[in-house]
Amino acid sequence: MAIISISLQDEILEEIDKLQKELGFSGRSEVVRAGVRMLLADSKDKGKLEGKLNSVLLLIHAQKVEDTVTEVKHEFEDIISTQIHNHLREDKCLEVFILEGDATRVKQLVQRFQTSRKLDYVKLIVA
Ligand code: NI
Repeated sequence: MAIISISLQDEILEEIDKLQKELGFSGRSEVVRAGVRMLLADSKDKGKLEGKLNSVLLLIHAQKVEDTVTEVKHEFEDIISTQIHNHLREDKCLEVFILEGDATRVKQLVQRFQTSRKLDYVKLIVA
């Protein structure tokens, strides 16, 4: 097994330690491995998507990055059929997009949000 070093924000490290205790992982590496496995499975599922899709995209982000999200949103108006914007505790926004359109466009949108370091949570659910 290879050993790599990664840099994480203190906030995320605290969350990892909390997860480790709550879920009974043997160490931080176990938590990171489980997370990476989920990301890989997710990416594999996404790879299989093709043709016309109906899907739901969930986002959670800090209120202060709303402009970034709005900018991306406008680039993808062709596939966003409905959007719900709700305010959560701690100045967080929850966004729900109902998407309808070609898998290629849906994947592009998800990728834009997933690679942006500004969002807390991005999840695509395909109907
Ligand atoms: Ni908001």
